[in-house]
Amino acid sequence: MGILNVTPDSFSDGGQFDSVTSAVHAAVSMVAKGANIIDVGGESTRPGAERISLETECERVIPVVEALSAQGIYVSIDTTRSEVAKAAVAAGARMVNDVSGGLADPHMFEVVAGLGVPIILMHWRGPSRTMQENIHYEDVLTEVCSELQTQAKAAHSAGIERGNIILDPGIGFGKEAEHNWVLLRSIDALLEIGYPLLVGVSRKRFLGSLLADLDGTPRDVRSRDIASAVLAAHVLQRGAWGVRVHDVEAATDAYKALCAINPDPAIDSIELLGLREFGYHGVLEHERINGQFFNVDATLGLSISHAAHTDDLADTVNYAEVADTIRARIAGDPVDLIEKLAELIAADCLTFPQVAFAKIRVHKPDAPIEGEFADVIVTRAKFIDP
Ligand code: PMM
Repeated sequence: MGILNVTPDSFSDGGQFDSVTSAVHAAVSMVAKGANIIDVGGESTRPGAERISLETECERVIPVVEALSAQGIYVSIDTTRSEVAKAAVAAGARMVNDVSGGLADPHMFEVVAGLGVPIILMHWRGPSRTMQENIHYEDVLTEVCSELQTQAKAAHSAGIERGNIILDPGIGFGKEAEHNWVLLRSIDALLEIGYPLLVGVSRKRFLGSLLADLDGTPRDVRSRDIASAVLAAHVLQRGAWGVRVHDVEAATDAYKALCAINPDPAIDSIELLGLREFGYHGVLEHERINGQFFNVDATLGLSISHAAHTDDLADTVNYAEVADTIRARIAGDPVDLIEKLAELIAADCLTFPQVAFAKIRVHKPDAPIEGEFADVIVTRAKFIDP
């Protein structure tokens, strides 16, 4: 998700996109660099920021939403106001990003339910003006999880479909640096709430502190993109559904590089256990003539967070097709070694587009071994070739 703040005072790119033309130009460039969604916001959420009027917010965002949508760009509207959400969706926006998680406007959930679009519910404890005052958590992770869960339930009760809810831990919103780091180290726990997760760290203040000079001067906002990209790549690899970033190219490159060096993004997996098929593999002549049964367990590493959100088979791997492929390989041309058979099956599994990792266990329970034994198993773990 590429960030397009059309505000004169936003802390990181404020004032840059003050005309519709330059906003469109920036959005098109972010899409070309890998953004799937452009998040348009008209009200600054910078700590201490004063609110703007509804009219000013609409004047800033609606022409930009219209222009981007007309170009076929998937737009989300970053607003805490139901009126803005409604007007933006009428202008072509397809998603609502509410940094208050529905708390700022009591009508937000019913309006979004009526619009039928997805909503991002961010963890929030109060408006920007005062959000960094009186920050207190006993246990930030537990509290953020439970408050997000409460908002997700409220959204669902108001008529928003479960599949249309995305959660966000709200990095930097009513949180000190140490809280942000705890949350960023706990993506697994945040995912366990059971919704797709969006994370926004881009150029935030805690990175300014992390990268401060020796004399303690925080790193300038515009020089925080490398650290932002590294964290974006990390959270995506831990299974986040999306990241909200200013420098789309840096985040995309970081994610690609991380996947190349550590191509098991998956904490998610699909397992096919105990697939049984007859085959003629083996070194000995009688194995080649008489054949025997082979059992295969396959663990496919892939991110299922997108499919979990869309509920669409096209966004994951069809395990029945994988099973057919594995059976066909066992029944197919004989090889001498089950090591080779495991390798071929792993390679077959990696031809399925979403699969980034395959761990294949080939069992040969009737192997030619004298005396009593239970099984012979060979395991091959293979990553997709970057
Ligand atoms: N951060 C900002 C604004 N909107 N929306 C979501 N869902 N998550 C965020 O972390 C988030 C947000 C503040 O950053 P900006 O002023 O650079 O846009």
